[in-house]
Amino acid sequence: MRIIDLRSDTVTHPTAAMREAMAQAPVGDDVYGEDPTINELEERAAALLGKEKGLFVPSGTMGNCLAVLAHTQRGDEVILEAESHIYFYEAGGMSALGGVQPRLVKGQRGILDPADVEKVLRPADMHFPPTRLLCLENTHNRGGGAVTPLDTLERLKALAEREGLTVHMDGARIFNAAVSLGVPVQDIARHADSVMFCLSKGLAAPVGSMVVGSAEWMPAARRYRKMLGGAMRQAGIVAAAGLVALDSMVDRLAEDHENAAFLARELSRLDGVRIDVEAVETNIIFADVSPSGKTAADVASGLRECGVLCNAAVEGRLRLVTHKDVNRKDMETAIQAFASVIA
Ligand code: TLP
Repeated sequence: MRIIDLRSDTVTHPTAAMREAMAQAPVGDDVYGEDPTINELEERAAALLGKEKGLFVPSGTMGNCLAVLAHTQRGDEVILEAESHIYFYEAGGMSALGGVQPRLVKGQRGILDPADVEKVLRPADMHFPPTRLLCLENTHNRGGGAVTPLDTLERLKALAEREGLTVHMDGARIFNAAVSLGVPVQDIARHADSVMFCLSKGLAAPVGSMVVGSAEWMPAARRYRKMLGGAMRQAGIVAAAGLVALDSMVDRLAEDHENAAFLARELSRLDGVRIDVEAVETNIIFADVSPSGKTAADVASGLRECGVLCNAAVEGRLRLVTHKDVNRKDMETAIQAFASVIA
């Protein structure tokens, strides 16, 4: 039975071109700054996002963590969206390792309203922790792959600048946002001082994420990467796949978005499934199966028996994620499986 794995875009396998590039990659000791493949990837990533410097990191979680650490001091406050990945799914690293306090603001499908951010800003007063950093997430994972409109980003950045806050963007899926908006990724990245993006999600590299930012800031980020144990040696072997990802895997994300829109539309026609079809902008779908009278966990395990894998998220919702290793025919199979499990 062919397994249709819709749990995440993290499950994608590297392409043949990636494996070939990995086999051929020139390497060196990156802690000495001597891995030519990593150096090339860092330069390419920075240029693509319109920043001065790039840093190759083992995971998105480490990239976000070291970015928060390099932007703050212990005892500072960081404003985050209430459902953000950094707050929700990164093992509390910002507080445990950085000693910073999260201040949560609820967004609409994860998209912050600048007026709501403004409400939580504190005046300078010795009673309050200094607020230093605003974290944004684009696309927003728990927001169902929501893309932040450019004008909202612009207003958030202007507010941050006015208030002396630095902006870090968790852009794990920033290329999905760029493809969805039809803009160069720079147009999104310019509204943040630093951006983390993942090579190992929809872009299908086996390992790795990038952090990009200013030349002045990067030594601090690089030092925290060392502290966290993320400075690797001949890791050009894996960075080589990242170069292929940037070259050849970005434009095809549109196909994942089309498959997600198709899947969402068809599933929403089933009795017992509720999906906000209009909200499916990229490759993530949340399907509410509570009208079927079944729990999300029960539906997920029924689907598993049909060879369709998805994650049972909170509140009766299933998360379905499209990516390069599932095609239109798989969507049709998944829809049939849903229909039989829900019935
Ligand atoms: N997200 C994973 C899980 O951790 C939930 C997924 O399957 O979606 N930022 C965002 C917005 C993410 O979605 C993720 C991974 C990360 C950061 C962390 O990246 P990694 O897995 O490389 O540490």
